[in-house]
Amino acid sequence: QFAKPADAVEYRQGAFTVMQHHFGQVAGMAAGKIPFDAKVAAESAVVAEYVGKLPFAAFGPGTNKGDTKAKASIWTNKAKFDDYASNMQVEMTKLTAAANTGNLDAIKVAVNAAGGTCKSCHDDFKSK
Ligand code: ASC
Repeated sequence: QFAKPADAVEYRQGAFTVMQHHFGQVAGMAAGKIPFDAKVAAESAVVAEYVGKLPFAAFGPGTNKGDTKAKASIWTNKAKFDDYASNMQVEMTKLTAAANTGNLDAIKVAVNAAGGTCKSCHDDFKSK
């Protein structure tokens, strides 16, 4: 599906960049760093949710090369990595649901849960 490993790395990094931007919009509102706009929050949440589905097809065998912070343990502990990915996707779906209510308190709860899934995977599977 990718012509060479560097293409897979670039693809997944691009997807994470887009996810991070849109999650960051909602998280920034939850933290009071960005003015709360319910419409923007809802639109950003659904993009983060969708784009969060994309990177994992680009962690195929042989893509632990080149300009990547992905730890080799992703490929030796794939079941755990896949669990983390799945947990993130579940929480991103909840974040969209929370954002669609327009209730900032609900968004804060969902941002914390989703952010926790980002962090636990980074702690275990991403180099500094
Ligand atoms: C973000 C981002 C992450 C998570 C994490 C949450 O916005 O880029 O990796 O939230 O910081 O703890």
